[in-house]
Amino acid sequence: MTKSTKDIAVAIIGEPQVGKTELIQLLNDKAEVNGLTTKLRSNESVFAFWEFQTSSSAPEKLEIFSRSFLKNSKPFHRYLFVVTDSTLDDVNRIKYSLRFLRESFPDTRFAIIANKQDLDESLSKSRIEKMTNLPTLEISAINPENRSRLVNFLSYLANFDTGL
Ligand SMILES: Nc1nc2c(ncn2[C@@H]2O[C@H](COP(=O)(O)OP(=O)(O)OP(=O)(O)O)[C@@H](O)[C@H]2O)c(=O)[nH]1
Ligand SMILES: [Mg+2]
Repeated sequence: MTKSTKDIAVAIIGEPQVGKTELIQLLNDKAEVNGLTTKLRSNESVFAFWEFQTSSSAPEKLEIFSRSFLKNSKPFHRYLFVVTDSTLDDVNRIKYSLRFLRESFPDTRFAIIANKQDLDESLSKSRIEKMTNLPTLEISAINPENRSRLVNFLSYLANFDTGL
């Protein structure tokens, strides 16, 4: 008997240099650093990770990205991870852009990746969850030992075993 695979699309969005590519490489160390879409297959699912750099100076770019992301994914089978470097300034920027992101990405599940937790002064998960009202994963993407944390977070959000 053949089982149908789940197609999951994950948009990885954040300001420059917060660690978006590093997170994708944590899952797939063969991922290309500047590739826009990275695919990852398991028995049950195919994940497509889309990296996109947001910038307050070029918000119009987001529209092109959101259109093609939505076109290539199914409602509620898509996730938007806003990546932050866990500084107060960056989380404040996220807070500000979330309303806009929600409008641009309907039927999409949102979460925050609080990256660079190895650095001093990084805000905690509970603080960021209070500020954004979104489930938040604390992580340091430069440490390969954290791969399972990211996989578990994906499983928890998707509510099934990703098989990754
Ligand atoms: N200390 C620390 N550095 C990190 C972490 N994650 C990423 N970096 C570093 O931050 C820098 C930027 O990481 P990238 O993954 O390229 O960031 P990005 O968000 O993809 O950047 P752009 O594609 O330019 O927007 C690199 O020098 C990484 O090594 C982390 O968890 N801790
Ligand atoms: Mg990058």
